[in-house]
Amino acid sequence: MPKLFEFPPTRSNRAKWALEELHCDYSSEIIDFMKGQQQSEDYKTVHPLGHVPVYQTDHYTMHESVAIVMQLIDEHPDAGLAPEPGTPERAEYYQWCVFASSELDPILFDIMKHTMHLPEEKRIRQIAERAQRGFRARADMLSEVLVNRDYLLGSKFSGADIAIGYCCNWAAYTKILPDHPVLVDYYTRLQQRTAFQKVFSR
Ligand SMILES: N[C@@H](CCC(=O)N[C@@H](CS)C(=O)NCC(=O)O)C(=O)O
Repeated sequence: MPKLFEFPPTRSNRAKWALEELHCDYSSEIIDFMKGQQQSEDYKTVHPLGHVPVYQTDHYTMHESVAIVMQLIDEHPDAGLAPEPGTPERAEYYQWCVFASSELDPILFDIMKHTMHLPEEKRIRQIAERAQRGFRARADMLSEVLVNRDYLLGSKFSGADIAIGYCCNWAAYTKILPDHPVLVDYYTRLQQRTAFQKVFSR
């Protein structure tokens, strides 16, 4: 059975959300960051950087949360969570999936570190403010798309909403999401999904 190495609510929740949306059978191993298990010699054989998620099957092992989401969705084409390859809709899908991990994750990481997680004396205001500005610019881009749409690709939920929806969860945690009402509405819609509730309530 495929196995997900995870530590909720970190980015492993992206992979888990896709697994739950697709009703996949999988087992889970919690890598407890509070106990430093991600840096253990054992876990370093699974992921040399000590990161989650890692998704292992009999045929392949993957890290990179968004890539795992996209792969799982491709393995379940009947679920309809991604547009047909080669279509304009697929182009948009790729774009927002990659935007989540390349444009939003690093900024959210900086906001979290420099406004919440680091001891106060180690927080750097300039880094936090630059990241907050960066988030606002990107949230405006997303809001422009979502103002007339329920989901990123239109009326249909897709893997792009898992990728970006995870960022909304992270932005809510860092308290920057409420500055963006269109994203708040979108995130509220995502929170109503059964798979979301199963993954994020733990
Ligand atoms: N780009 C990777 C990032 C993975 C990553 O950095 N995961 C974090 C949790 S969100 C981690 O495992 N950090 C290890 C640590 O904090 O020691 C992905 O999206 O999967």
